[in-house]
Amino acid sequence: MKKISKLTVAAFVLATSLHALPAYAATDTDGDGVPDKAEPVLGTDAMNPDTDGDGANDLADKAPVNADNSIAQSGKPNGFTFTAKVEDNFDPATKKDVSDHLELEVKNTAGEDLKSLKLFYTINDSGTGKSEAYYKPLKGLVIKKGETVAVNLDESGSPGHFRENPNSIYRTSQNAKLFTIQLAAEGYAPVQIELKKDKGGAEQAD
Ligand SMILES: [Ca+2]
Ligand SMILES: [Ca+2]
Ligand SMILES: [Ca+2]
Repeated sequence: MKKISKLTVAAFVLATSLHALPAYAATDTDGDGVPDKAEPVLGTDAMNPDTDGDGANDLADKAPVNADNSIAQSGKPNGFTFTAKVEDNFDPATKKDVSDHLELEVKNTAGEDLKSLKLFYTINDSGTGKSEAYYKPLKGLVIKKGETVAVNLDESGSPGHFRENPNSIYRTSQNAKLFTIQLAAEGYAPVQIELKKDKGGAEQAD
């Protein structure tokens, strides 16, 4: 894919503001200053003003898909366990394949409800060496004592689903990838796992 610099995006934004481009090009749905049409070129999400969740919006962020890990690396042990998948997703309710996405299954082992869950994950492309990193508080998620829940990152907007960047290298690259996924809950130490995605782009369900 063609490389794009922040300067190019700045020029695009300037050209748009000077009405040198058609009106539709100026549409900025998430209001971050990067026009919708420019977001895929930058690898950011047109529906999220801060794609990587680091607090800096996509226009101001020098590395808009490369958040630092803000999860505290401390806390009580044994709050939860989790597994994850990034391909071959399946909906047990409908018994049908669904599009590849990051999906966690989190089991509460704390003996109390888990709150303020936070996720930090990185994607490394084995072909290009490019990497992305996302910090994502799982707002509103409470996992009751003894409960196991599924956490899905996708574009569905359904309850229990959190938004994922549709223009990430997960979606745009066909190379094999390595994911590191760290999950934390209030008061409990984070747990990190790694998993690989085989060569081939993220697949859409039929
Ligand atoms: Ca925007
Ligand atoms: Ca954006
Ligand atoms: Ca950001």
